[in-house]
Amino acid sequence: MSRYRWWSTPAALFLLGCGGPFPQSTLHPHSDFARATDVLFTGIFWWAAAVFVVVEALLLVALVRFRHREGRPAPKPTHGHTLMEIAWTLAPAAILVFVAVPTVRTIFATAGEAPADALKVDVIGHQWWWEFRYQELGLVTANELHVPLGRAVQLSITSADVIHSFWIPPLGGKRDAIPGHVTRIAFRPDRVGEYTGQCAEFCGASHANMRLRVVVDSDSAFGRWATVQLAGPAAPASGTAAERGKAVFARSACIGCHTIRGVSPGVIGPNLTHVGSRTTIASGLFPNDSAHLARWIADAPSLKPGSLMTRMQPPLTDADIAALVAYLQSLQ
Ligand code: HEC
Ligand SMILES: [Cu+2]
Repeated sequence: MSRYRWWSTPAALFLLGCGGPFPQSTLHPHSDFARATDVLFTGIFWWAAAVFVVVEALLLVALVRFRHREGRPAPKPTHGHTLMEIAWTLAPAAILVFVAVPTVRTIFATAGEAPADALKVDVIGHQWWWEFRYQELGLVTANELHVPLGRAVQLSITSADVIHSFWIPPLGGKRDAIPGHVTRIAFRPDRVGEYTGQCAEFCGASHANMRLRVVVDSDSAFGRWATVQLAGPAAPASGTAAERGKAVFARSACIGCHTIRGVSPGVIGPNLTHVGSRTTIASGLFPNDSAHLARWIADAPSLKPGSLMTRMQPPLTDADIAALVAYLQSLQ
């Protein structure tokens, strides 16, 4: 075995930082909002780096030049050097101006104002999921926010219960979701793709599980998505498992908590009218597949601690659950 070098451990730790991908990094901006914060961060970082280098260099010079040597008298301290005192007062003040001006400018630029043609979406935080209402489209969905590429998006954010915070690092944020109050962010995404984010304000048992997804679609893909979402829920063909599932849904507690357009009016949980078109369930925690849906329906709190979708009482039979899964999957 080769000899251990003292620097190998710090080097390994340092290089670990170079891995990736980093899906939730603010350092990979994909909207004007995120770019503005990134530019601000980078600018301030270099000011801080310059200050660090200058201060450390002066420190090293002082340590070496004025170190104690045998037979040498103690160095003479300087008192009342007006020029030096003015310099070290003005230099930090000047640097603070270079930090403060862009900071204040970025705060105003990202305050949530948007052009009149922006796509407006209301965002409502719930314990522990996100509701999205597209007023102009008359469309309600949950946990996966679709937006078109290149068009400004304005989110009006609030909460139905406690304080949450909406945050999708590559696109912008964070913004608190406060009950009885509306906060705004606006951004213009500049790349098609799927971005993940999460609640950034401790909000209870499943705070860490309160994720979200933003899908930036091309203009035409967004149009197709909206058309599908606007259509009523698919009616299951007769004799199928999905049809049996619809009947189970209609006679279970589900209807008290979930809306399926034309089927049930509940508003405690996410709108399920097109739940089959989502890629994940439970605010981005699990893939939207049969196995996870079945486990979720049988006992949601075992998958997501504290989930307000309680265990069904009396428990559903396996056949009922399988039928419900088929029904939910048919709601494309
Ligand atoms: C007491 C209210 C309540 C009842 C009853 C209820 N749910 Fe839920 N459901 C919720 C809540 C709240 C969530 C969001 C939970 C979370 O993500 O933390 C949810 C989430 C879901 C999801 C995931 C949706 C998504 O987009 O992530 C599905 C699917 C679902 N419920 C199906 C059902 C079915 C089927 C039934 C009936 C067997 C049912 N629910 C009964 C409250 C309820
Ligand atoms: Cu939260």
